[in-house]
Amino acid sequence: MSTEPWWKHAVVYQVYPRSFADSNGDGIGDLPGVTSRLEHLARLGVDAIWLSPFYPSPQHDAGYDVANYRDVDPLFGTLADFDDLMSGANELGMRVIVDIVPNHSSWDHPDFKAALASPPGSAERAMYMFENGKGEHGELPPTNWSSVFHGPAWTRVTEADGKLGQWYLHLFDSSQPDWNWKNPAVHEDFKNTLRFWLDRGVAGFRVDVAHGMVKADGLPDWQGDLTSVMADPRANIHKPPFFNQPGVHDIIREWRKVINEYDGDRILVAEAWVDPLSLANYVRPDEMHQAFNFTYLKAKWDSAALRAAITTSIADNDTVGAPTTWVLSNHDVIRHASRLGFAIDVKLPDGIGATDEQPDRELGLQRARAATLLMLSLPGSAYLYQGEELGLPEVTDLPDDSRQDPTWERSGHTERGRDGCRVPIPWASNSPSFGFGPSSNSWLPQPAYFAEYAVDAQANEDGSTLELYRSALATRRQHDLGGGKIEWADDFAPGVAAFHNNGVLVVANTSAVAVSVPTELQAILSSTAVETGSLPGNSCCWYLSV
Ligand code: TEU
Ligand code: CA
Repeated sequence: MSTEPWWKHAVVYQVYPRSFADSNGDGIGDLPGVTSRLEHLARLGVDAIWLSPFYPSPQHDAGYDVANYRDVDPLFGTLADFDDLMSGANELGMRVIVDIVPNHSSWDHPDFKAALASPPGSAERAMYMFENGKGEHGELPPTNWSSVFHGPAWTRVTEADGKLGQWYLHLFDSSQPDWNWKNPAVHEDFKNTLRFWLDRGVAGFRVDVAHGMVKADGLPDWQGDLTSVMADPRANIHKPPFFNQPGVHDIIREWRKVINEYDGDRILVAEAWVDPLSLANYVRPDEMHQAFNFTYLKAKWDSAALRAAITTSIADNDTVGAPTTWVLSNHDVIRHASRLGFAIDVKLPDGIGATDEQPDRELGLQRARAATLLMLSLPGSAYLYQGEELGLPEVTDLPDDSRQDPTWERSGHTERGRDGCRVPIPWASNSPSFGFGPSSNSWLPQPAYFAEYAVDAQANEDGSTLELYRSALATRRQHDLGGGKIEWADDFAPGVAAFHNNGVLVVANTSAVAVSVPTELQAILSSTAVETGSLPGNSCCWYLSV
């Protein structure tokens, strides 16, 4: 086994608390619910759990609008429940990572309330990005920036005299005011938050919008287009003045120093939607430990595209001596079991509705299983999103009136938003809410077909996606695939991506038809049933290297 720090080859499982398990039947998942299901994660074989936000919040962006960074929202439980979850996980050999949201708070945060109640120019206002408007009476926003969730990125406030006054910046929803990172008080406050959770024993932080925080001096207007930046940061010649500013790295270095005060290999993981070369800057030796590799997530199911994504990701990270991470799904993107099931090329949209082009569920699952096997054979660490071990598809027929993602309202109902990947997990096929909780309540409706995907329908079933994940994690550990180094194998048919890693030959056939493979190859694990000498289309197989 590798003697490197745990995180270099870890498999980390993302729990989205509101959709994982509900302990009290109110239809919203909670921390005691997570604790009650830890056995499932231990049996799956993951090294760590990353918890999406569970902090006090008015929940306008499912908790990514934080009103208090150092407590638990009563919706999810108490700090004691958090401690129980963490000690339970630790006893089962799993670490716990929490989410930290430094670009913005909730408008319910006491500091923002104080800022609103204080006059322009006050110390309270200086905690956030307040500016005077343009135009004769300040009636125009300070810049032309748009919010990631659509609409303007600025909202005008009413001052104490009852008149319209300054504007505040929110790169996301208007309920998520951006912190002013030019203010040292903001730095101090966040370092205290880091210490609060480190003292409680967390193994690290997933840093939300790690490329945000600092905005370019003078707040220049921007002619670029945000949608294309998110889809392909390399494509945009105009770099946004509110993302990926050099000053971000000073904050990260400050945080790394705090982390370094603690023992136990704690980590910082960047969520930064930036171009791959810039991404490597987030994992320089004195910065974060990891950054999500969205290049792999965005790659099409195509051998050349996958090979390119893998090669450049590893090469980019090699320039700074950092290991790579791999990820296929999270709470912001269409689940890969559906994303890979589109017959046509789709950009990475953030939601599908009943009237949109639908993915092929069977094809999507077949490719998803293969893409997962490929991912889990790559050196570095891998991130899994709850439900993907069940092969769960995106829910594409949510009733529009059940949608909760702020994008849906802010886009004037032109973008569905991300609710389709956030539908509560099915645990038991024949129970109310499919075992999500003790009642039939579920904050987003679960489709009837979720029964087929339930944990109890797949556990110990030969060929089920759950058993595939369990075997894959065990085999990955056995062969230390997370700690190896890949060597491409070029002697396969077009449409195939193949490489050796630590004595395992990984062959992914992205084409629709079977390809022949040497008959002496001995399969250890495959995404679909394989016969000697042949590998079916849309599949991946791990063989012993010969
Ligand atoms: O996401 C950051 C981000 O910019 C994208 O993932 C974005 O939310 C998505 O593409 C919009 O369509 C993080 C969190 O993961 C996300 O859930 C939050 O909503 C967002 O930050 C704001 O905190
Ligand atoms: Ca609950």
